[in-house]
Amino acid sequence: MQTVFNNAEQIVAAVKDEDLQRIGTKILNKERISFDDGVVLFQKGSLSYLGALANYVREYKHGNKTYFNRNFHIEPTNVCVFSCKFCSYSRLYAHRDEGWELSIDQMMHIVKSYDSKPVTEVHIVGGVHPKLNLPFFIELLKTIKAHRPELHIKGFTPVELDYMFRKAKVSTEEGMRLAHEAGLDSLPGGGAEIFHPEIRTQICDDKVDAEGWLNIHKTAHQLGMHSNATMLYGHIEEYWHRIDHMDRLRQLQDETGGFNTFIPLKFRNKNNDMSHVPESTVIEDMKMYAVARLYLDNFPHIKAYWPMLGRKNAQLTLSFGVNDIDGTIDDSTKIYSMAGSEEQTPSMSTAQLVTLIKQVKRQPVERDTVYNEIRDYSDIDVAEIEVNPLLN
Ligand code: V47
Ligand code: SF4
Repeated sequence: MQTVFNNAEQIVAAVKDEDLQRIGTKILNKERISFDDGVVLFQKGSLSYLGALANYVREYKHGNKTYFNRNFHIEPTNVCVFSCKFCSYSRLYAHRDEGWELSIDQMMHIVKSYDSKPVTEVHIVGGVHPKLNLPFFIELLKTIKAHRPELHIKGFTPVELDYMFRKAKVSTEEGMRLAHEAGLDSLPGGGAEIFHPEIRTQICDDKVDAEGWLNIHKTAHQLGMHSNATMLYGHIEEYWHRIDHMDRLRQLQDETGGFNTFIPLKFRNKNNDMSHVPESTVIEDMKMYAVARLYLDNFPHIKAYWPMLGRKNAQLTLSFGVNDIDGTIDDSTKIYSMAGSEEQTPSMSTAQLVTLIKQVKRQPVERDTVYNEIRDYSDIDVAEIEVNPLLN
């Protein structure tokens, strides 16, 4: 008869493979695992083994708490000077008539449409438009802050920032200082893709490289800002490229402690130059989240971004190391719908997010961008959330 393992100690004690037993023991003893250990986890770890260990780590760090936030996105433009092969969203400047470019007034119109809503964060990210420069974005940041000072602005990837700073002929330090002073509170995790040049040169050759990406985050951390990190996985990379990517992040985090969250982003293959590459299976996806939780021992949070993964799979990740499922979004991002995600109009009310989390016996907690807890929804009835405009 097959044994049903319900805890990490049992599964590590019973695993036959010597490497997995050694690595599992390290994790149970809260010791850091090595680069090679990380690769072995991907190669040999079964879904149940990885899930049990990742859940063990998740529960000793966060118990059942599962964070979400109330946010909306602004995508200033999808016109982009770069041509990442996986991108389904951008249009080259020559084809800008097929894309969009928002003016500051148009973006403020979006911000103002949330005036009566209890959102805490605006996430601003888009293509790299050759005509939208640092002064334009500084003005945007200042105008948002003048209108709603307490709204946290998480904006711009190093891809956008690097281009803006080079065009404005300012150093990274100077550019980040100007953006921060104008109102930029933190950096999202985008633009990281896969750091290793062997893969990066094949999928996004012309944009900022790994060192540039890491240096911009490091500079932000030195200014006291927090940031996130992503990894675009499940395409042409091998397992060791994923570990290499996470290893570079783990090293920077040891140095600065400025990262909040790691977000594995599943490659979606519709309408891009990599459409011939098959998407990863849900089993690979869950293993990815679990290994991220085990490798990134110095990252407090692992996030599943539901607009990309779909809400049911995001719910499943809560048993594979994830403790955050991002936000309400309000149908304000196009990146994933254009790449073929099943979430074509991503939007969830607070009641829906809370239900999703409660259905799998976790504890829903609303957070702000930097993980200050705003409200614990454990004892709040979903029916009450639906009728209370402050809660929903
Ligand atoms: O860097 C683009 C990814 C990223 C595809 O920090 C794709 O809280 C899958 O970084 N398939 C931008 N992914 C989005 C991003 C993000 C999203 C949510 C939250 C946060 C955060 C950050 O989107 C890009 C790229 O890696 N992406 N195309 C695609 N076809
Ligand atoms: Fe441009 Fe970003 Fe798309 Fe790359 S992923 S082409 S940088 S919008």
